[in-house]
Amino acid sequence: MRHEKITGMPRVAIRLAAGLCALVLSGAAAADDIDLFTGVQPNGGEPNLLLLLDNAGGWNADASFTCPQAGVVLPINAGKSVGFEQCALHSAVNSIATQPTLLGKVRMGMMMFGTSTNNGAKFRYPATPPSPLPLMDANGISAFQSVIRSIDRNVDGTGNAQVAGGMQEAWAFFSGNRGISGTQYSTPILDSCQRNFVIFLANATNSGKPNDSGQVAKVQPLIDAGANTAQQKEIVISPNKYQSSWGDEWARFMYQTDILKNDANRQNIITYTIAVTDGSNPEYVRLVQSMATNGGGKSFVVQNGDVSGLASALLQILNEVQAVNSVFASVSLPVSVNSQGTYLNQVYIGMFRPDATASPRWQGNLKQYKLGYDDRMSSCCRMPRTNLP
Ligand SMILES: [Ca+2]
Ligand SMILES: [Ca+2]
Repeated sequence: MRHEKITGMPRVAIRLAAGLCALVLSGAAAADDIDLFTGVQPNGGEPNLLLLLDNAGGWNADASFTCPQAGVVLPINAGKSVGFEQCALHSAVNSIATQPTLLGKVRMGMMMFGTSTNNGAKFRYPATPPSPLPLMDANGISAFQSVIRSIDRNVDGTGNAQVAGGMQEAWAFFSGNRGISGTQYSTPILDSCQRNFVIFLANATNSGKPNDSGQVAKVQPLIDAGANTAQQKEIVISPNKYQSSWGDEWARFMYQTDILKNDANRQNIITYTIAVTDGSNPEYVRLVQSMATNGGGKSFVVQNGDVSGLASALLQILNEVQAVNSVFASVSLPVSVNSQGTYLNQVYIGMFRPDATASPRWQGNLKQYKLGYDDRMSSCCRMPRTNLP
């Protein structure tokens, strides 16, 4: 009989007599099973979240809102989309401090589209590219909020929503490559099991639109990053006004690709998106949704000026990211250590040990066995050995 550890631990081969007459377990195999209880530490590090804020002209759209917290929205941003986003973002980051599942358990940074000749993006928090991203503990929250309060629509604004350029820059940051901006990054990934996310906040109001220029308006940067033929193909969307933007193809590539080749584990980037809209720009909303569905995340649509709606969407993403990071994906588990599941000649036995501190993460694995024949057994079990490993 052969079993494989679904969690990726080393394969071990053992033999089982067909008909369940006897179990023949080699000494080496028995020793290897000790790793059931001495596996790698389950902590994959805090998830990395990079917020990409659309700072193009669309954030100057009028917005009717009242920020519940005084002193957060700069006077120049009052009554504008950027001010409403400033307020909601500040509120969402504030909520991290009140949630034990988030406080000190996520890392965050913020980029905006580049200005002048920078067709990519640039860091706004922290001011210089960080490695790793700042931890959202009390100090991190305070520092991030201070930067959020300083967002100025004139000083920080740019002419073009460089959606593909921004995504290329996010990929370059996480993978430790050179961005369209020219910046050479060092990957912020601390642990090979750490998970990485982009949250793209887009202004899909009347004047908002994806508008890449230069090289990143073409497919070449994707090819340079290693996209295969299928990943260079344009994604069909409807309405198709902004189909030619490479933003969603970048999200797909980032989701499908192992971005750290020098690490045996797979590291990718999942893209969530939030489209802020007044209902006048369904074409940009559609592109932003395509980025999330092709980027392995979720898309949210928030009404322009809905502070609590935007803060809730951001918090939902944060909670999803943290939940995914801390809990194993569900597998078919027997109800007791002696139970097993079978299918044809396959036998599945889950062997997990409850965590000593009552954490939801348990050490263990799901073993897959295959029934075979062993003619060395007693006469009741004598059958061909064709299926032995
Ligand atoms: Ca596209
Ligand atoms: Ca890897």
